[in-house]
Amino acid sequence: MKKIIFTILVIFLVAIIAAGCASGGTAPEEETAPEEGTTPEEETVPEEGTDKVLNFYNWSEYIEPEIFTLFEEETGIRVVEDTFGSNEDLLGKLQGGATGYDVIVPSDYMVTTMIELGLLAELDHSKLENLDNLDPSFTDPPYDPGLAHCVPYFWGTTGIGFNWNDWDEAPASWEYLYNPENAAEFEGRISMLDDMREVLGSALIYLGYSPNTTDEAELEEAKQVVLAIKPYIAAFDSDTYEDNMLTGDIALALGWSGDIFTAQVEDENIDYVIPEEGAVKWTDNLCITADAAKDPQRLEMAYQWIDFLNRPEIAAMNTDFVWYASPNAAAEEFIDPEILDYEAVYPSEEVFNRLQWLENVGDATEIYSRIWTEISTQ
Ligand code: N2P
Repeated sequence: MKKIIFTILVIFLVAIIAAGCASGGTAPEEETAPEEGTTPEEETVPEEGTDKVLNFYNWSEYIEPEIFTLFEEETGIRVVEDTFGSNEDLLGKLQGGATGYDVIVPSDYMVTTMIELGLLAELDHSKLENLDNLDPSFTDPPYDPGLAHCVPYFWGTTGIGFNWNDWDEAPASWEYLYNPENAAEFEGRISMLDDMREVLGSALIYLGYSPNTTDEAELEEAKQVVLAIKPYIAAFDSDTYEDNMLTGDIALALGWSGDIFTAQVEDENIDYVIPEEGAVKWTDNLCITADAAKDPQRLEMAYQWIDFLNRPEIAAMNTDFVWYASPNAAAEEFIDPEILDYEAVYPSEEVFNRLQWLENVGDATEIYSRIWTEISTQ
């Protein structure tokens, strides 16, 4: 009998503890989150007021997870990561009132937009001793002069992922993706990034226009280019396309360099090419939200996190895992030489000069959004 009472007591206690845990975690933006299903996993989110938790809002599959452990061991700060798939999603989340994120990772053009909207804190460089590790070509970018708000995290390119089983020569032209006759050969096996600036940018480059055009007629033409191959597109997807290339479900992808290389590590037939007409290059950046900066403790932890990611060994470990190029020059001696020598990750100057940055297009963003919606719904 005693044993039964004891067992019931234990079950009861476990239930109470479990219930406490389940209701205690509050998503940073729970009250204000605009959409369902995108708040950070409840059980991984800090209790309100809990010390030493940093909320990191990052692109999916964009960090070596071991880094979280190393950081926590050293500082006692637990990093809770939530992920997004495009700059527009990130912006939408913050504009929707999400207030819990401390460090976020917008790309170049989105940094400019966010500075204008007052969403980013200004950086105190004296808090970032590893800033000197950056390659000088990344320390004064046009989208954030003098790195007043953000620190470059990774950079890379947007090109075509393919499988050598289908080709004798690399499909080094946007023709292979955007000419409907060519695309038809890969019906149902084409993947495009779920990213309005990337998709329209590549179609604009294919047409010989700037990926930053604000000319509505040019954008309409780009829309027609994408619509013409839409019947052959399996998905607009920025998160799982590299896995689908590994299963063979996807044969041709508009994708980001490192994502495709991580698939290539597992299957050498998968490869990536920067088309000869040119392509987009981008920098993703570690920025502290204006919201975090209101709280001295959150601000301090955000600086610690950014500086940790900029240690040469940590930045190298990160590049070795995600296969994106590091803007951290001091990291190079620790990066796997195979990656450093890999021209597609670290393109030659000649290739680099064919690449273009995406820029903030100001009011024309509305035209891009309208056209993007039309592409999605037609
Ligand atoms: C990695 C995402 C790369 C970000 N999955 C491109 N800006």
